[in-house]
Amino acid sequence: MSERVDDPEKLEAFQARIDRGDIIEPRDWMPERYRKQLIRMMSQHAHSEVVGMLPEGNWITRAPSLRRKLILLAKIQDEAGHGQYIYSATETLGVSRDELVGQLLSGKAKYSNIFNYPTLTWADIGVIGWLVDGAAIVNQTQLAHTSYGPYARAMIRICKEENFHKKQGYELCATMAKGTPEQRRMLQDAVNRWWWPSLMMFGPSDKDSPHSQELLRWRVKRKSNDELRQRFINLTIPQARAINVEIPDPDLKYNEETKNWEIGPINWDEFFNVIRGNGPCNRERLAARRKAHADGAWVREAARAYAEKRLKARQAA
Ligand code: BYC
Repeated sequence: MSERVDDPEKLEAFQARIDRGDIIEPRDWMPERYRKQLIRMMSQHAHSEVVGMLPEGNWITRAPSLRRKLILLAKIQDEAGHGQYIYSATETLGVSRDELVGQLLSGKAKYSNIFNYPTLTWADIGVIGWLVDGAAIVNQTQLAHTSYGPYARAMIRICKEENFHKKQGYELCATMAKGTPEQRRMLQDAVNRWWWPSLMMFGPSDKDSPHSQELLRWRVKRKSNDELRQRFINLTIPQARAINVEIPDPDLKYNEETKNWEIGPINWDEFFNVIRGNGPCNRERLAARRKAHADGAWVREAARAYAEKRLKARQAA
């Protein structure tokens, strides 16, 4: 389908609003492409939160104490909530939730690469909180200043909750780091498996990121993929050192001049393979979401029937 061509004058006025730092609200005029880009990015984000519940959900019944189980349950419930806020914010752009969920279940929509890896040991739960939520916060802190109002406002609350997620994860890792040799081995093994996929969460390097330029011009993104990845690396290396965990990168070195930690090459073939649907758990994740959707059919039916009944009662009154 060909894209609607926007009025050049309106387009210029829109860019001027963006450049002055205005916040765009749902009823404001916006270029079709801005709307489409937001729907793509926000719905991928919402799907990531929802699919992101699955790897951690795998450990609820095996949490080693009541305290750890309560924390994990609260975290996973927060993620369901984040998905709901972001789906609601996406609906303000004129797309229905049914359509968005349909795109996830059909395999058409993407969600974050990171949730296509398995959670093999309890240490993975700590490392997901520390690294995965840690990476998400670095990304989402700048999205709290994005140009689209409903997305920015959803991000403010989400970032507060993500901070708790990250802290509980790091505390779990710090506890295991002080534990038995077997616990330390489990922790190191989890870091070895999650480090590189966490760096990939920021997306392809700037030169290979087709959407970045446009998104930066419209202040949807405030920083590039590589800038955010570097910020995350610089924040995380000292945290790893503080708990005596090795970063699995023989090329890692500190550059005194730039004050950056420099890393070895990222395996982008692995990244593209995973986001095209061929990661270790893609099929399992989609099957779990399809089952949850089918199992929830009666809830949607009941909610629809209730809404219709109320509407009829209002019309009769
Ligand atoms: N995974 O031009 P690019 C969480 C795709 S969940 C998969 O750089 P863009 C949590 C990209 O979509 C947090 N695909 O794209 C939940 C594009 O493909 P299409 C998730 C990726 O949009 C539970 C293509 O690669 N956070 O915190 O400029 C438990 C080219 O990329 C990924 C968000 O979603 C990826 N990692 O930048 C714990 C944040 N990266 O659409 C934690 C919101 C890229 O052309 N999203 N692709 O087919 C963003 O900030 C940006 O969309 C991205 C990508 C930085 C992810």
